[in-house]
Amino acid sequence: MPFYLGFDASTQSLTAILIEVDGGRRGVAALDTFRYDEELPQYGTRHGAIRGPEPGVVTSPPAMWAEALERMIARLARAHPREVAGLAAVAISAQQHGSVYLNASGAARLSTLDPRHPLAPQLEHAFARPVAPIWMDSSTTAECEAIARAVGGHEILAARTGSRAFERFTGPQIRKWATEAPAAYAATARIDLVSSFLTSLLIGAPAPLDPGDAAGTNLMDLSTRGWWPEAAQATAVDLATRLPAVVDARTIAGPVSSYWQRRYGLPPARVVVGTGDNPSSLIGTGLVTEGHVAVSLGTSNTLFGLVAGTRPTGLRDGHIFGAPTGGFMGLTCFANGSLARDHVRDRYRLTWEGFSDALRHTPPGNHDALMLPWVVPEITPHVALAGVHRLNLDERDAAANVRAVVEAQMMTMANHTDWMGVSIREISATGGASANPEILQVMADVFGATVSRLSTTNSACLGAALRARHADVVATGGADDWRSVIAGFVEPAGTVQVQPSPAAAARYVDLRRRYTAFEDACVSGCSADAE
Ligand code: XUL
Repeated sequence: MPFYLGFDASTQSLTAILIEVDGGRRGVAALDTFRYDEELPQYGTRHGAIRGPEPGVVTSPPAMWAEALERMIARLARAHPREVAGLAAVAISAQQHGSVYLNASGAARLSTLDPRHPLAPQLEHAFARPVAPIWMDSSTTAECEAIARAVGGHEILAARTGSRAFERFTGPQIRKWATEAPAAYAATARIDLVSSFLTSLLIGAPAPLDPGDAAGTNLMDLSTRGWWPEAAQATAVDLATRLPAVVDARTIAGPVSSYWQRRYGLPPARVVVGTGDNPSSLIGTGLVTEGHVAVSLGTSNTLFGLVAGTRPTGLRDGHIFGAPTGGFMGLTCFANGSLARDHVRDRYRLTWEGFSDALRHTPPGNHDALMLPWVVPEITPHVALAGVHRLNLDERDAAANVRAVVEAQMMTMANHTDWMGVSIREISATGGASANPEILQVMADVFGATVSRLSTTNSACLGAALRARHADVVATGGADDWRSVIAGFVEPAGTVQVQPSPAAAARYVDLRRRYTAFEDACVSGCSADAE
């Protein structure tokens, strides 16, 4: 009986899902999560990342991701030997934009890993740069401007690559490092994204990238789905030779390497090219046809959906990425997701139950009290300096502050997604906070849309397992049929549906305008109280 394994290497944790497909019988055979801060404290991360030393710099240790992957595989092999032995295919989903810098011996090491020893120590001398800048990094504004200037402006960059230059995107990150550390850049043989790094570890060879993750670099030409030479040139010397190849998202990157076979008894299962967590969530939320959007409430909040053709001109807020189904997806990303919700919960010493209670006992619209919850620098809209700003909101009123943070997150998402040109009537909610029905009620009311919560909050990871299944079916001559792949996994079974209240929805029409005015005022220099 075939089993499929998906991993999601997110900002704060690594999750694995094993699914089984036996004719019409489909189900999740195992689900396990590994939190970096708690299980690998020796790497010194907080929420999976290390901030500083300079303002805006946020990195993670790539060795930590490798060690987490090994520990997770060891755990799965121990707890589920039968399922692991029956693995047909595997896929990685990973936080987007982060980059891993391997030197020549590191790239060669991938194929000579010794199964008698753990993985991480064997990678000790593999990195040309010991840390990986991640998507939360906001320190590359100067590089964004330089790259945009070199290719003829942000509009041209957006038309070609699907995004104007963004601080967290891999190209600006590479440019900064190549300028600051030219010798170390010269000694870099290969620059991976997190998804291709982990896929390389699984196959024991340099792995390619899919157009979903490759589009998060400001380097991929949407029309060719290959690297855009002008952008590569504007970013760093001889960059193209250091980047993985971009291949169709259904490509089998290779079999699981002999390292994993010998050390943990894995079979030579097919490893599908990896992708970013958002493209993977597109599959895990079942958005395989146009017209629906999903909202993921994780470390970041994201809103995404398949789009017809591309709408890249003049993009200010959003991005076009390749979709795992072959077309394109639109996405807008907000950095202040779970960290902002946690900040308010912790500040008022609430439990999640107390947080929900506050939402239940405060009115939609919050008596016009507003908050801009920028606990970390914000991506959308671009805000370089973190700060929590309040308007008509008493800082001492815990319940009003809880409602304010949730309303702010929903209103900013609704306001900044017009560019997708989708009239949003239905939203699939995913990510950790989608388990909270009170938060989903605010989402439904602000968007004036029906919100469905799927039975898993882990859609990126489920999406990886489903991508593995899809690629395996296609590789063995089966039909390229996403609907039948997702059937039984992301269908309404067990779905919770939340309807908007017409009165509350009407209330937000006006409040969204006020929120925009407050946001605009703060973006151009806020005078309100900042925390
Ligand atoms: C998307 C983005 C985030 C990361 C977090 O553009 O930056 O959603 O992928 O995992």
